[in-house]
Amino acid sequence: MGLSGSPYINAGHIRNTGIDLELGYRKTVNGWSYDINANISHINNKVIDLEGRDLRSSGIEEGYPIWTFFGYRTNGLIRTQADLENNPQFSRNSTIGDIWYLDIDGYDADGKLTGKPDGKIDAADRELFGKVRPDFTYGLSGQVGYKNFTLQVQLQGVQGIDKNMRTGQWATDMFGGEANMEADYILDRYHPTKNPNGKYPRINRSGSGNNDQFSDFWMVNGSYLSIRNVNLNYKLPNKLSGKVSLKDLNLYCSIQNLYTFGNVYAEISNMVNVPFTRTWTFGLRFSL
Ligand SMILES: [Ca+2]
Repeated sequence: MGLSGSPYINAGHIRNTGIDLELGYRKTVNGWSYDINANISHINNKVIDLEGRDLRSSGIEEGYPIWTFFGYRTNGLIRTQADLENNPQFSRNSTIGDIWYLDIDGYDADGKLTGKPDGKIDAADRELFGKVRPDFTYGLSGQVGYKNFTLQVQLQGVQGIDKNMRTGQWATDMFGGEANMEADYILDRYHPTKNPNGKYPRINRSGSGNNDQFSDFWMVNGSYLSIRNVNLNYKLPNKLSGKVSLKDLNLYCSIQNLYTFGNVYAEISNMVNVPFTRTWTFGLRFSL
């Protein structure tokens, strides 16, 4: 009898610390009523002790948050023949318009990292980078009432986080990649004559492997603030609604996902998914 694969074991120590703050304010003055709640939280996550295990390629290393990004460091795109010839390249078919990977490390004869560039790009040149946890997340829900009107607003945000726009990698493969991608990946791709200053790599008929490595090239600021919901309600005076034999007649307009400031893809985690849709709802609510 045997085990398939390695059994799960308790392999180390991770420390989570954090702070949560919530503030509320409620007041009624001169016919106006306010009810506002705000919250903010910050979580610190750090791998403390791996008991000698090397889990770096999974983004797990002592002193870093768990599942930190792990990949190649880059210097934009290779744009000139000199860039191409004077630097070690990812592969023999690397060419102008591909991502420029940086030579930052190498292996010694025993397969150990030396910490020094070695004139070639290989797995040794990958390292941990980026902010995988946000500085803070926050939210605000508020309600303001005046006479028969009530306005409710809900905000939700994440600040100070890096995101890997993975579809960017696949976007370089015109015919095998993801269906959903930001138009810029196509429109602002490098082209030697039409768009030599393009921000994104040249497009291949099929992925060459040069541009779809996990790297900091595809990292973006993932901060956003979303106006998640806005609801305006008007309650008709009872003497009016009574005329149509209804009680507590309310008219309302509600907008879901009204607007997102910052990175609209961050809130849905990547670009494979379609961003949240904005939904308008107009309604009537009453009792008989
Ligand atoms: Ca190297």
